[in-house]
This record gives sequence, structure tokens and C-alpha cells, in this order.
Amino acid sequence: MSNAIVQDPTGFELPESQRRLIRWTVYIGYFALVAGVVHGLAQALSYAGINILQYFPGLHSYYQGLTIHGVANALVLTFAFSNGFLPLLTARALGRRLNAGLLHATFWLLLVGVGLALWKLTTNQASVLYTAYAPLQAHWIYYLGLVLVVLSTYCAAANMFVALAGWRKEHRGERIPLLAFISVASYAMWLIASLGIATSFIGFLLPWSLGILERTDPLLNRTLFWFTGHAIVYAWLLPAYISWYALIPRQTGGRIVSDSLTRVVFILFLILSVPTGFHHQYTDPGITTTMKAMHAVLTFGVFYPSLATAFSVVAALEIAGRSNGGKGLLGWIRHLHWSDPSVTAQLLAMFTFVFGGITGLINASYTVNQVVHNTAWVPGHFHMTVGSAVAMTLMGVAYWLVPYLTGRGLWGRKLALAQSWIYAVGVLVMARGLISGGLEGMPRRTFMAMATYSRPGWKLAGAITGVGGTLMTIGALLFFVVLLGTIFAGRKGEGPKDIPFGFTLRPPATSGWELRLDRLGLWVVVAIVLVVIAYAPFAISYLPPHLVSRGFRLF
Ligand code: HAS
Ligand code: CU
Repeated sequence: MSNAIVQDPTGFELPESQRRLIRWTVYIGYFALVAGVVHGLAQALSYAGINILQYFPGLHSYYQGLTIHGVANALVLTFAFSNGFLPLLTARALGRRLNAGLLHATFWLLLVGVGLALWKLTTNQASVLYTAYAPLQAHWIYYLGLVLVVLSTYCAAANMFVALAGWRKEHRGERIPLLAFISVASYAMWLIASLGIATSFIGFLLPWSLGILERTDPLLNRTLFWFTGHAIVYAWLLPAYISWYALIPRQTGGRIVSDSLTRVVFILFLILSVPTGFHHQYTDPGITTTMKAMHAVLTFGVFYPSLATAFSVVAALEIAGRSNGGKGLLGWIRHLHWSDPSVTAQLLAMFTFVFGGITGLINASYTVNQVVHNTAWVPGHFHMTVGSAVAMTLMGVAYWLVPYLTGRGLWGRKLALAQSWIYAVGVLVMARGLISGGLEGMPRRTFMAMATYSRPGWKLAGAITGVGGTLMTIGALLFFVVLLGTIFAGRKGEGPKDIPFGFTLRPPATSGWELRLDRLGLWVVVAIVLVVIAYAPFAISYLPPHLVSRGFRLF
């Protein structure tokens, strides 16, 4: 196989005015990351018995800090990044400009939404944690802010759909370019997933916090939250997967293993991500055991596309490592462009995700979940998924994306390499602490530094958590230094001229069953049917809403 990089024939460049909007959209995410990690340090040190929250100016409570941590990192970083990244990839893959109005709408809705949410978070009027469980009640402006953030994702999705529709009109009968297909499929999945949270926020939480609705239904709100809440983790993950599938092969000198398998994986995410939400509610009353078991089985189903990803991504890496001169069973791993911080950050992200996946399977196992639910194990799990697989990929992508968007060369390459390693070691150490503590019953969402109780095993687990969290914070702050260095001091004109998108071993099929893979509309219908099967029995047995609970503001 020739390893020569095939240049994309369109030679398309996105106009600077559009790049600027995309740049500022992703910057919102990276700024949120900084706010988030500073609060993350306080959380990790709290497990080690150290209370630094008292030194945070204007901070009223542990829960306020934890809410800021979760919202900034899990909601703002992820969606701000995707809102810029996915339309950019779609435009590039289709060789088309984006719609300028929708780009503006995406940016402004996000900015205003984040601004409103931040205002209420920093003034302690929205300390309800990122899950926004009723009957804890936030100020209505906080809910409104998050609604605007969701609307911004709709505008980004619309931009991609418009570009795809335009392209299809001009390319009848042609296969959708892979990169565009997987980008659009990711946000199509998110659109379906977001319906739960949209119903909960607009139908219940907003009117309830405004006083229009006197009482709300906590169980229904939780169910609507988790309707969105499991799939949301794939809305965070899939942009990272897109990079692993379609960009990393080019960055390491390899090839995408299979066009069809890649499409199948994203279709499986589209149809299986949503009907799994009850695996977050195994201990909730009011939902039958049968329904919980059904969601458990479907969760095992959505585990499969990640297993296929592990296979494909590692195969693509092996092709790269061997064509770079690597030999032997594992010798190719050393030949994977480890000197490129963008690659290193993402390889380490993949590595941590192996453990994120294993712990996810344990969570999903209905009975075993009883051992780990609501313990520190769960943050152990999700820091090896969203906190590393996703966060480190978003950092790794930034090492080419920000130079591409600004036209400036990457500043501080060695620092960038160091930050990836420090962060990765940190997250693995921290997760080790959280997971072992969780197995000993150490609770999550609890201000351990002030707890008056303890159990054997918690002290060591907490100390390990604190050490790991400190390393992660150093790693994340170094990322920010590199980012600012690139924006302000990177060499002008040295940024890459194109995005590094890769090519498949064989071109996509032009006849046969594979053509059906491109029928996104059909897959959306299948997804909706599955969602109805998975949620209708609950809805029929439970509705109408049980409006029983007034709002509480405890902190
Ligand atoms: Fe999860 C709880 C089940 C994936 C995030 N999860 C959470 C929470 C978050 C979260 C935030 O079933 C807490 C929510 C809360 O606040 O209460 N999760 C799963 C399962 C998966 C899974 C089955 N989770 C994720 C991802 C997340 C995420 C992805 C964020 C991005 N999770 C659960 C369950 C709970 C839960 C229960 C509820 C727990 C409870 O009791 O509250 C699966 O999707 C995981 C599949 C992953 C794999 C790994 C594939 C590996 C790959 C890497 C290949 C690379 C290699 C390295 C091998 C099968 C693709 C090569 C490297 C070289 C150097 C060569
Ligand atoms: Cu889940």
C-alpha cells in the first residue's frame, strides 16, 4: 500500500469570515475548560481531606463549585467544541461554504446562553448540579441559558443539514463523503436525544421556576433528563471518535480501515444511543424491572460500536506504525508520531478510554450497578470517558485546529507534549483513587473534606484522588498556556492550510447494499421507532405527570 498522502481534489478553503466565527465558538469551550478544571482541583482535593474551596472568592458552597465544574466541562466545553468542529468538518468534506446566518446564530446563542447560566451559577442561584434534578430549583434564567445552549446546537446541526442537502442536489447518486456522513450522523443522533431535556426544561423546569407551574414531577424530570443523559455522553464522544477514525490515520501516516464499518458504527450510535437511559435509574422507583432490564440489554447493544471502534482504530494505527517502519507484534506502537502533541494527546485519550469502557460495562450490569451506584466509582468511570477520552482528544485536536483557524503555528510543542502525559497520568491516578474508594462505599457528590465519618480504605483512596486531580489540573493549565501562546505568539502564516482528513484503504462502494448506509432519513426513523418501544411502556403506565413537588433551594 502506498503511504503517500492523497490530496483532496477540491482544494477547498473556508473563507476567513467563517473561520473566525468557528474560532470564537470553540474558544468559548476552551475557556470553559479552564473554569471547570480549577473547580475540579477543589473536588479532587476534597477527597484528600483538603478544603481549598474556602479560598475561592465569592463561592458559597461545595455544591456551587461542583455545579460549575460539571456544567463548564461536560456541557459547555463539549458542545462549544462540537458546534464549531462538526460544521467545519462537514463544510470541508463537502467542499461547500456554511450558511453565515446560522454560524452567527450558533455563536451568539451559545455565548448568551453560557453567559446567562454563568451569571446564575456564580451568584449561587443555580447550585443544582449539572443534572438539574428537581425538586432542587435554580433561577429561571439558568434554565433559559441552557435552553439557549441547546438551541445553538440546533443551529449548528441545521447548518450541516443545509450544506448536505445542497451537496446532494448537485451530486445525485454519489456517496456522501465519509467525513461529512459521520459528522452529520453525530448531530442527528443528538437532535433526537435532546428532545428529553428540551421537554423537561421548557415544559416543566422553566415554568416551575417562573412560578407559572406551582409544582413539578421529580421522577418524570429525571426520566426526561436521562432520556437525553445517556445519549449526551455519545454527543460528547462522537466528535472524538470522528477524529480517531477520520483524522488520526492521516496524522499518523495510516489509512482508515473501512468506509462501510465506520458508517455502520455511526448508524448504530444513531439508533441505539437513546433507548438506554434507564441504566442511570436502576435504583429509581416507579419504573418497572422489565423496563430497566430492557434498557440494560440495549446498553450492551450500544457497547458494540465502541468495541468495533477499538478494533478499527487500533488497526488503522497498526497500518500507520508498520508503514512508518515499526516491526514485531507491538513494535509499531513506537512509530506512531509520538513527537506530535496532537497525536500523543489522542493516543493517550484512547488508552484511558479502554478503562472507561470496562467500568461502563460494570455500571451497565443491572445487579453490579447496585454496588457502585452513587459512589465515587461513578466519577472514576466518567473521568476516564468524558474527562480524558473526550477532554484529551479535544485538547489534541486543538493542537492543529487552533493553528488552522488562526493561521499561526503551534507554540510550545514540547510543553504540549508534557501536558498530555501529565494529564493522562493524572487522570489514571485519580480514577484509581475514585474507583477503589467507590468500591469501599465512598460517596460521590459529597464534601468529603468536611465529612464527619469515614471508613477504612477511604483515606488512601482520597489521597490518591487528590494527587491525580492535582496532576490533571497542572496538565490542563499547561494546555491553556500552549493555547494562549499559539493565539498570541504563534508564528504567523505557519498554521496548516487544510484539516488533516484521512483516506480509506479502499474507496467507498458505488453499488450494492452499502448504498443504503447513506440513507440517513431511514436510520433516523429506525432510531425513533426504537425510542418509542423503549419509552412508551413507561409513558403509558406513568402519565399524566404527578405534579407533587415545590422547588427547594438548599444552598
Ligand atoms: Fe458512562 C455513568 C455506562 C460510556 C459518561 N457515564 C456515567 C456518567 C457519565 C458518563 C458522565 O450503565 C455519570 C452520570 C451521572 O452524573 O450520574 N458508559 C456506560 C457504558 C459506556 C459508557 C456501557 N460514559 C461513557 C462515555 C461517557 C460516559 C463515552 C462520556 C463521554 N455510564 C454507564 C452507566 C452509568 C454511567 C450504566 C450509570 C452509573 C450509575 O450508577 O450512576 C460504553 O459506551 C463504553 C464503551 C467503551 C468501550 C471502549 C472502547 C475503546 C476504544 C479505545 C481503543 C484504543 C485503544 C488504545 C485500544 C467499549 C474505542 C490504542 C492506543 C495505543 C497507544 C496503541
Ligand atoms: Cu449512561
